[in-house]
Amino acid sequence: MKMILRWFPNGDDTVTLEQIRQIPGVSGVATFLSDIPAGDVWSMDRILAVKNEVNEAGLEMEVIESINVHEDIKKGLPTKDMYIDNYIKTMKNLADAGVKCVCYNFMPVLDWYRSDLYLPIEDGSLAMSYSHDFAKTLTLESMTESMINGSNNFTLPGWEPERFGKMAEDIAFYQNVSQDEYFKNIKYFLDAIIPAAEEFDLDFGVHPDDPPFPLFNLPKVVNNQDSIRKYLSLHDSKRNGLTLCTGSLGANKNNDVASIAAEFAAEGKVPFVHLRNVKHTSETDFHESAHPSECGDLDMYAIIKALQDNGFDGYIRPDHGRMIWGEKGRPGYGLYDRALGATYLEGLWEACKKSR
Ligand SMILES: [Mn+2]
Repeated sequence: MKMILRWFPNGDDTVTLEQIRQIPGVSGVATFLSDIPAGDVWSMDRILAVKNEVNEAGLEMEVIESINVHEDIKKGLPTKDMYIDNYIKTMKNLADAGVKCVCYNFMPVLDWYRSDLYLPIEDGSLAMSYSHDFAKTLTLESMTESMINGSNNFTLPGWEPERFGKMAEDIAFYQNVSQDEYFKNIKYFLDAIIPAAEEFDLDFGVHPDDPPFPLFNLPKVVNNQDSIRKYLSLHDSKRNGLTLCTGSLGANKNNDVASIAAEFAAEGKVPFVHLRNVKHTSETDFHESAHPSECGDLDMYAIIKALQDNGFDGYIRPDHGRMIWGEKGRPGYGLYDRALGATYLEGLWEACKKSR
């Protein structure tokens, strides 16, 4: 297991590589070239520049989160082949630069959404929260506006301004796309990229839908044990795996996250894990919480034990943290709470291992 942290390059992070290097046990970062539009090739020069920056700080860059999938691929348009070719060129460059694992998602239009990015919770810290009833009342415009205005001027991954122009048109497009048709587009993509991933020794981990509930009548992709099974069976390969995001899956109380971890880790299809806890306020509503089991509804011990019992040997990162101790930063991606999360999770990992 390697513990890593997400980090945003190009001066777009309040957290520095030097700070990350000083968190005990953290060996590297998950990062990406956030300024390159989805569908364009990541050049070797750009990849090596960021890799060198990471390496010079004493950290590894073995995980990319994410290479975004161009919407034309998701829609199954004729231009998809060109964008898939570009995607594979990016994969080859990343593999040549020593990258081992890629996280991505196939969610249509919207990458993730929260109704409040800085909700004060009981202990006075600020956490991201989600209300499904509230989300259902939003128009695309009001949702986009609330994410932008609520972000304190930090860019939000998945909410890059380049995406806004076409979102309304894209949502309209998907109203006529059935779940089955959408899965055909996923299969077309996987049939093209997974053989390339095998050739380049790259593990792919699809990120679950976040939140796991439908919005704007868009197709859902990966939000429970059945849909993960279905997604991974579209192209059966060890390289076609899951980024197990406990917070995204755990937002649906019906999901048994430890059981999901056990099933897919046993198949060797969990290269990357996001560990985060959520505290429900109703069946569908929740706020993110500190990582320890007692702070939320997920049993982190059970999840880590399930991973270990089933041979997991990939990358783990503490997912979103709260804003604590007056820190100002991109929602979910401050330093302090994620650093606390990393050391807590390492403690759990060590205790599980030594008690085996
Ligand atoms: Mn996640």
